[in-house]
Amino acid sequence: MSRSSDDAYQHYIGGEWVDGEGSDTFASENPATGETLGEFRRGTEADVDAALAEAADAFEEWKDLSHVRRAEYLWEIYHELRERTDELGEIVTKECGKEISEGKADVVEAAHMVEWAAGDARHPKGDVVPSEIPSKDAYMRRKPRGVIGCITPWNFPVAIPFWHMAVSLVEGNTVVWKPAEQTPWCGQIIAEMFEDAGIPDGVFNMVQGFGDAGAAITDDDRVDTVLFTGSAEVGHEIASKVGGKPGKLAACEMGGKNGIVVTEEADLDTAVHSAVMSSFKTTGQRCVSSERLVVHSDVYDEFKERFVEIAEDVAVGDPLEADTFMGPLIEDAHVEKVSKYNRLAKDEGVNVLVDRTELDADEIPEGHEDGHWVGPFVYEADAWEDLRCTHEEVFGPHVALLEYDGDIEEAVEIHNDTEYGLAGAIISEDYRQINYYRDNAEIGLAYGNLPCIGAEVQLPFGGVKKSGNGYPSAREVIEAVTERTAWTLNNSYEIEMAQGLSADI
Ligand code: UN1
Repeated sequence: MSRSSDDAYQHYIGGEWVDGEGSDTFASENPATGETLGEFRRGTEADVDAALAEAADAFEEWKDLSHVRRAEYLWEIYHELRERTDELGEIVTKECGKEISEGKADVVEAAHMVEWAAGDARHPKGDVVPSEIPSKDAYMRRKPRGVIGCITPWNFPVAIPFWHMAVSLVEGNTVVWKPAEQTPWCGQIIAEMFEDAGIPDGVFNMVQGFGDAGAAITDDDRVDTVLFTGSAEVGHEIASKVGGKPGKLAACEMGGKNGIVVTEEADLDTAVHSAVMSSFKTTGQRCVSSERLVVHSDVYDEFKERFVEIAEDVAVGDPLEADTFMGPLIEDAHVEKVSKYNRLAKDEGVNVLVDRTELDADEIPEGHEDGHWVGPFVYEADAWEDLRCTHEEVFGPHVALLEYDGDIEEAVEIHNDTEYGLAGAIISEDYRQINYYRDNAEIGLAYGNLPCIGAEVQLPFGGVKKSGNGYPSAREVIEAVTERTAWTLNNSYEIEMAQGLSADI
């Protein structure tokens, strides 16, 4: 039973569903309709404290199981994610507004991550290193760090929690997780999966709540590593707070002002398709969504015409309908923010090509009048270097076309002119241009002839510059959740040092 007497869903702490100490609850809302999906208990510092105590206790036994035994719990979850993809995908869509193919893709990506982490349990977890001294064996061994605090965003409410937790758990850590306050229903379902899989009490803990509960996790010294995916503002605060404590680690992945370079050698079908997917999928609310298209003057007019035509027509509406391309934004405050940036762009003097900031009444499907609607906003800007709208992350369908007429070096210079460095793409048929971009684009996720969304879980996922501070995702999580021991064993009775140190006493 996971509901309290006031019908609010509970926290999952130490293998029990509990109300927690606080009396407040909060609602989850369907962003396409405004309908309430459920009430949830709001976690407090005391609830986080209880969860951390359970996680610290459970670590003592969990760390002594083998990787393979620990992975068995995750295989259960993997099968459930696979069997229930359609049902869970619909829940993702209802709670975070992504169109239905994206809702399901979120669950599929979670399954991929769990499969990767559980499968990896059969791989050796260290390196055998040849010692310079023939009688010595040297190894690098990994050990779990302890308690991992996980703070995840609403835009991938199933996949990203598993990015954080799957590898952490298989490696022998225990976790305390706070789902995003906008997507507690997905949090509830994931916690039920851990319960159904029979994971030992205290190994997995979930506290629902807001930033104060998140801060209680990041402030507590029992947490050995914090994994965070979300806004740059919060991520940098966590990175400096946790990173300043001896022995503690934070791995934070934040947003971007991601660009796509379309060169004079581009195949324009690939270019337009990649740009539309990168800019408008998830209604621009991926940290890898593209808000800057850097296009060569030889192909600029044709690219612009085709991109604009699609932006004017692209279907915004009920995310449960298969022919919808863009669902709503997550919440009213976000509609405000995106609208503010669209206004700012106009104030900064850009040339607006498409402005669907406010949809026409007949575009909004019946029963969806209370949804958080915004359509594409597309503009071109000449003197873009000093504009805020071309440099600050909007996290919505707000796209700048930036024309260049020089060589690939100029395109990449424009592409890199942002404080962020997460994702990007080049569209070109010329391998020299592609290789130049690969080697010089200042980003963590780079694509050739593809959208800059859709990373696979077996690749590292993270950024440079303001976009990242470690990798709380995919295979690189192992670096943040394990300690390395350099182990050397002498097989002889002589003490010999590689540096020639005398052992004479
Ligand atoms: C995010 O953008 O917030 O690469 C995560 C992608 C997905 C993950 C995106 N695999 O688009």
